[in-house]
Amino acid sequence: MTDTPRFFTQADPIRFEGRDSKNPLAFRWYDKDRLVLGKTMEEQLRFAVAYWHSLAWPGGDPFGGETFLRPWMHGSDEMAMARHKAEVGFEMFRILDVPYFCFHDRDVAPEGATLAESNRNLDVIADLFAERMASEKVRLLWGTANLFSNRRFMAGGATNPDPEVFIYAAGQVKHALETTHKLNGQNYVLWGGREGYETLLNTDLAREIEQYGRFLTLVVEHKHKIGYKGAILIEPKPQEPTKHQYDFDVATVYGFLKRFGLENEVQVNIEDNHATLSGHTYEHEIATALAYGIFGSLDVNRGDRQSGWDTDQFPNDPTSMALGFFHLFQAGGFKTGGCNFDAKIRRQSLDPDDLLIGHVGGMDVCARALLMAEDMIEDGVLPGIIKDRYAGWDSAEGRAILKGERSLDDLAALVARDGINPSPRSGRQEYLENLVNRYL
Ligand code: XLS
Ligand code: NI
Ligand code: NI
Repeated sequence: MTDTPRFFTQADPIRFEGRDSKNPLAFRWYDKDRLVLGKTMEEQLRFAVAYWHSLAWPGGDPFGGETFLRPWMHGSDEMAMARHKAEVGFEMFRILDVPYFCFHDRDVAPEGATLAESNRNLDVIADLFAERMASEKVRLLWGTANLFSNRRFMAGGATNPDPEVFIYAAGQVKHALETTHKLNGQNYVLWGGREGYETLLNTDLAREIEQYGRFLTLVVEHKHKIGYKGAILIEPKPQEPTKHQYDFDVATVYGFLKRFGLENEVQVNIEDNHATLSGHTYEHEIATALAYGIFGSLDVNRGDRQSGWDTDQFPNDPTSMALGFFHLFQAGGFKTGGCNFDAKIRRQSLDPDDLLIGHVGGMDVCARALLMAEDMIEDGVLPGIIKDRYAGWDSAEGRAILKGERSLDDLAALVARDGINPSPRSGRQEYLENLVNRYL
């Protein structure tokens, strides 16, 4: 592995140089050892590089093919190309000095003629990963299975009308989960790539949801059977590739988990742009997951305000990120999760270093957002105002209502007895928005 030429222009890890630095390959905000809310920035943010966008994507769009011409995508020996790709991947992880990476089974190794052959290919590369991880700092944040690219999955994996596809998908996920376990992955993710439908004219929705519940139950059972201690995460997304995805948003996923009794077994991986595509904000989705107790991890890529699809861009707005981080870090921050850059550079960004620069910018945006969240939390004004706003519920009467000790009759009688006639109080939204801007 060591005789392949270097891909990037620098070999040394990128360093923190402070906010006045003009060096595009330096961090201006991400100071990994700086303590924020009781842990280092590195421990709080738990950055991960996504193998698929950084290493497996050739730069195509619906109107044109490959632009990047990566050397590891051109050759006749597919396994040699996969090894080359892994080598560049580890070079990149080291230069970025990230603690984690994530992959789909099919990103890292070529699909074979049979599932057995595909599994063998994955094992070869997973062994290579294990070998490299023994001497490198990088760890696996999550693994996942690609149940959406191959044509066999065009009508879904678990939710396919053909049970043979379900069976195949189960076999594939078993191997991807076991591979994640072998590599000590902190989480295993299921994004319902084609678990949805295009038209109800050919779809039995009730059946498909039952199938999906069964599939997820099988995954959870297998996790326990093999002693995997990581978290199982579902990644909600409202549409694309299918018009109607079953994992629409966090609340929909919670309802689904509840229905199948999996709400204590499965959490969510929330992606910024999936949140906006579902008509919510990132902060809404994060706060909802925390409220339901199913928060798992983050994909920190953003969308584009004008585009109605998943553009997977690196984040560039610290304020909107900070609004989500405020909830997350107030609740104690990540446990098994982290900030995964499910982000790709634009297809005209041809230079190898563009890949590094995209990540550097994204890491700085997250670091800056973390510092804002720290101010929002430690300053205490925002949490104080929220606490105050609900203080009435901490009274004896408020608690009795929520404990179920009052009936509708009791409450109606109370209105009459105490002459209750509530006077509204200002929500102070402009004041709060101005306050948040002060933390920037
Ligand atoms: C696609 C998803 C996907 C998942 C992993 O929109 O974001 O990349 O993160 O399968
Ligand atoms: Ni996405
Ligand atoms: Ni994602």
